[in-house]
Amino acid sequence: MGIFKKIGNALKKTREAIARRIDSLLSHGELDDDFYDELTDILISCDIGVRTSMDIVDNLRVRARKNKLRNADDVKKELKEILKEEFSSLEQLDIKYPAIITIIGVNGVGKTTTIGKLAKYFKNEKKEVTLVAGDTFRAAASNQLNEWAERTKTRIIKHAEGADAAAVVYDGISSAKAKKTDVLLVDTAGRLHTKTNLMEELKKIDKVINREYPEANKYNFIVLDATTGQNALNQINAFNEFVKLDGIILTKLDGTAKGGVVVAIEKDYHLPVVFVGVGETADDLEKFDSEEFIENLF
Ligand SMILES: Nc1nc2c(ncn2[C@@H]2O[C@H](COP(=O)(O)OP(=O)(O)O)[C@@H](O)[C@H]2O)c(=O)[nH]1
Ligand SMILES: [Mg+2]
Repeated sequence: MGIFKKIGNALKKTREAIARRIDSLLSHGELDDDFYDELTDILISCDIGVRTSMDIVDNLRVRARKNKLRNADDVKKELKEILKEEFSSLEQLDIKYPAIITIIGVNGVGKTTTIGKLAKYFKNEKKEVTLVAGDTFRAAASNQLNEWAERTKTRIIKHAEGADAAAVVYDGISSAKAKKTDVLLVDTAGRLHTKTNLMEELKKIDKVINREYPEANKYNFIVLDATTGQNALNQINAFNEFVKLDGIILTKLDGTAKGGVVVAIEKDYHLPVVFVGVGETADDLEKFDSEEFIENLF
């Protein structure tokens, strides 16, 4: 399946929620105050965010008048242009090698699954990959990562349950240096930002990486579950207090009508969305492309 088709499928629910309403609005609407109010509601309903939705619609109102827009297609096209501009100020993140990517986030968002998908992604790019089972909290966690390692034929470094997560990372780095690994993918335990000790553990991992692997390009990616919509956003600030975040991986885009949250993330947090998860298999990961995303939004 082509890349375009996949993101298109993943955004199906979002698109249905927005497109149907925009089309019916445009089919019998004058471009009056009611129209713009309703459009704002539609954008908010797919989690674009209240302020961002209002800004976008204000902008559209001005341009519609200036460019004398009348028909539905013109309005849609203008709206897409405005959304694309929202993204244009942000640089795409290019991963440089050797890379160490630490995957963080709360429980159940899809961290371990995403690492399995990333292993496949980087292998397709002809990179040597090693997985680090840094979720030492539960035995099941490292078993789950081990399954992904087998499935994707990737090396994995793991310790016994209850081991010090930073020590596993240390071993992963030693191994990466010895074996000339291009990408080290570090899984971590899910944690709530209220659990200070676990957050301190993240800081410790960060320190070990800086100390032991300064030559590597270091990335901290936070995984957010798109189905939680705007709630996911609070997690960004919480984690950013402890470690510097470099990018976002948005999972479960296939299961939600709240795909608009991507726009809110980019606008409010100025963090790039690097990858999106669009399903549960190893192939269900896409490099995020904002133009493609917006083209498929409605
Ligand atoms: N539909 C869908 N499910 C996903 C996606 N990513 C992860 N999942 C599912 O989310 C659940 C939790 O994933 P897991 O990787 O264990 O989360 P973790 O606790 O953050 O490590 C699993 O059932 C995954 O199959 C995705 O992009 N789409
Ligand atoms: Mg996990």
